[in-house]
Amino acid sequence: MRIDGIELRVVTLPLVSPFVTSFGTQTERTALLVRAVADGVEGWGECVALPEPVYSSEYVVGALDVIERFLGPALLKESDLTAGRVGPVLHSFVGHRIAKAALEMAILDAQLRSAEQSFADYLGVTKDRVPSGVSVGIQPSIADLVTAVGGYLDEGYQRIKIKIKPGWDIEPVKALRAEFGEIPLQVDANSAYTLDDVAIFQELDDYGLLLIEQPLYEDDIRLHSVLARMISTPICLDESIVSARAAADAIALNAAQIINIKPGRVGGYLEAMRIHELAYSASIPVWCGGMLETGIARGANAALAALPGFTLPGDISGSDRFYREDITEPFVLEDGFIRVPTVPGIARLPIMDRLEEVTVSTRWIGS
Ligand code: OSB
Ligand code: MG
Repeated sequence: MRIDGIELRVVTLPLVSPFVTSFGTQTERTALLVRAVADGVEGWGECVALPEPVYSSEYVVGALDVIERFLGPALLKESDLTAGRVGPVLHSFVGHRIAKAALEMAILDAQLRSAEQSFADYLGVTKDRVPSGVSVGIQPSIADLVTAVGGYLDEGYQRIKIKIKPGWDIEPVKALRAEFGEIPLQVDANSAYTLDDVAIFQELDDYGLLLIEQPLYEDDIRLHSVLARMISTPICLDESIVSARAAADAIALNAAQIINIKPGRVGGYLEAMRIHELAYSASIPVWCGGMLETGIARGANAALAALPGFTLPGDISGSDRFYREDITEPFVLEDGFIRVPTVPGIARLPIMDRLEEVTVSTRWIGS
């Protein structure tokens, strides 16, 4: 297909409660949405970059700029574009994987819509629902944490992940085990530690965690393999796995016993599928991470997580975990599961009136 133009829309949605991690506090979600118009159909993509470069080097305004200046114009020049061509066409631009992923998502959505095919069908998945986990931010106190986790367990979430940082690690885990017993529990450090903190991880070994997510810095793949030899809890990498090549390296070095796959972080759903494939053949379990997605990408993640190697619950919670009102029909937790969409396209369409309410700016590139 040939793209007529690309709309870049920045939206801001308030969060139901502040989301606190080792890298900062978010009270709202500002996100960039991409709408590609091609051959009479439109496709939607969601750019999962945060407003600030604190999780990854990418950020909303940076993604907007690189798409407007370089990535968008390169795609507009193509006369026979498919989702599979997006990666190769943009290959000469280094990095900016989250921005590239949003464009690829929009093209894939347009392609699937014109073929009237669902993403689930494209992936060849048959599961109609995926188990739902929830990521719980750092809380003001242990009592607040216990209340928050108790609420999520009552809602039916099948796995709890808590954010940790130095000074908020052993105590919260100990408190949750004391209160809730052997619930499926894991922790996410978002790179807040160094190898000098090994004693903390050795102490966490006593609590039967499913995994420790990204304890060390993004480019410390080798040091994660050193840490893995010193502790018994499996290490799961998030930030470090920026591509299928990085995943292959981490697996070969025994730096990751489990991998968190986020389509945005790795450059798109197609690269996410390649990582799933190589992890599956290496018997490395994977699960689908989250980036406070709106309903646009949340449903696509649910379909991806229906692939057979996704054997752990993902951070694919109900829309109401973050948003009182989403920009699409909300995803709802049903007995602890999120339903895999079966409608044509990769994404659930936004509700236009709602979208206008939360839109901060709109740009159009193309004819
Ligand atoms: O590290 O997994 C992470 C949110 C923003 C940036 C990084 C992360 C997260 C989460 C939230 O943990 C997951 C979700 O969307 O539910
Ligand atoms: Mg993480």
